[in-house]
Amino acid sequence: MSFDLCLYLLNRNYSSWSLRPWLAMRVLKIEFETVMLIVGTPEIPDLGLPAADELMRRAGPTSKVPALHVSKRAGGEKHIIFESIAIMEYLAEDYPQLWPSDRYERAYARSLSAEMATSFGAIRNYAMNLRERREFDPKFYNEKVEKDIYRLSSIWEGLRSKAVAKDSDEGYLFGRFTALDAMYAPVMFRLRSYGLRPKIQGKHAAAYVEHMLKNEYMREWEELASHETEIIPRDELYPSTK
Ligand SMILES: N[C@@H](CCC(=O)N[C@@H](CS)C(=O)NCC(=O)O)C(=O)O
Repeated sequence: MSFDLCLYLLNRNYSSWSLRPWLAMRVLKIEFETVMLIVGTPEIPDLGLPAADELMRRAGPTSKVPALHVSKRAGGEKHIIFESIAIMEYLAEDYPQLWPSDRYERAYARSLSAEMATSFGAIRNYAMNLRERREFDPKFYNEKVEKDIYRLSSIWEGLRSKAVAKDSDEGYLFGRFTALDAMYAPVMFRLRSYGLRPKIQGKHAAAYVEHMLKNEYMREWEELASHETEIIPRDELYPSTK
């Protein structure tokens, strides 16, 4: 059966959630269209304003991105898949390689994806802002960020030290790219923007960050983002108070 896929995104420079399924879809070489909802314009200066709320309603029932609009070419039926993890699961039905093939590795990848989606509040307080390049500033480094970075380091070090031994290793957490790598993608940009890379512990974890930043589709996202000139004021705050 043939479907048209259309992924709704917010400004690439800032939208961490938008990046995750977009990256997964690009790595899987899925054909899809994108609809960019752009904030930071004279008409829609910031998120949270009535004009922005109206724009975001185009995405779907939660007024949030990403949202995957699926239309069945023949029947004209339309579906909106929202929430990043649900989009990953929807894609994985046609592209099972999006998760590890081993049942317990798959369960672990799903556990870690859910953890990424619901935890790590301290590191997520650093807005994803691709244009930002700051030196490490101890003033904004506290125990909570340290704890998040320690947890990320130990997950990445644990998975990468195992994967590195596989003949088929491609540098990702389970060897080849999975949805879990996509879930961590915005963290890589945050680590770079705020001078936090040296805080990652473990040689495999540190190498993983560099590998992700070099991924051709991460770079494609950055390239596309580099053409955006809009400023979303709430995502320019450091540290974030939003
Ligand atoms: N739980 C959602 C989070 C999505 C989310 O918060 N998206 C942000 C953009 S990065 C958004 O749409 N914000 C719109 C707003 O705050 O009005 C998911 O997993 O997709």
